[in-house]
Amino acid sequence: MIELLTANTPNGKKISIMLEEIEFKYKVTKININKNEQFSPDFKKLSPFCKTPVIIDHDNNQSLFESGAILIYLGEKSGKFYNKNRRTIINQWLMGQMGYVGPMLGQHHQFHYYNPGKSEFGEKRYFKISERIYKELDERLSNSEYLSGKDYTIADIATFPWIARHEWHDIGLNNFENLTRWYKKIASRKAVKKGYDLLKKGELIPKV
Ligand SMILES: N[C@@H](CCC(=O)N[C@@H](CS)C(=O)NCC(=O)O)C(=O)O
Repeated sequence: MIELLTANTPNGKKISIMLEEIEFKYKVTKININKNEQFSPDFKKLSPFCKTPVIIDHDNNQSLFESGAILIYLGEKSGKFYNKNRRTIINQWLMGQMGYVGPMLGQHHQFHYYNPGKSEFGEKRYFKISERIYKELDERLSNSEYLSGKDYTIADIATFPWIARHEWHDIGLNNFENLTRWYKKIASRKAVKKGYDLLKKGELIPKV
């Protein structure tokens, strides 16, 4: 059984979506980052940077932090969405999400959505970068069905919950034809719908 310790954020949703996709038994333990629960000594033992998500694999007592590392672990353990022969290319898109797409959109959330009016420089900078990310993903998806090729992989699972915040981004997802096609296709998967609602409160995937 896998225990997912997380806040209800895009990084946490990556893992609940993956767990639904691979049909592993799991439970979610909520970490309230607004109440600083990520800084508790017990959580820090599992996650040295005090970040969610974390998993504990109770089958072998293995714990892991960093959502990309967790997706790789679950992909290897299940043999799904992380095809052995395609790992070089899947890793590129996964690392691109981890090092660029997620952190930049995350800054855009901070300046544009949570704290508008506090820093014109920050708002403009991350709006522009986020717009670039939409364009770059759209370009990639104009010649590839999914991010790393013809198959849906952990790279798509990592990226989807970030694009699902598109209403916060104000960039206009529906102006990006290929990204929209990819988004709708993933949003229609049963496991994605279930995993998106990780706290089981009826949370729906935002429509385009
Ligand atoms: N690179 C990390 C980023 C994790 C991350 O930024 N987690 C956020 C929630 S999405 C967090 O724990 N924030 C609390 C804090 O920074 O204090 C991953 O992908 O797992």
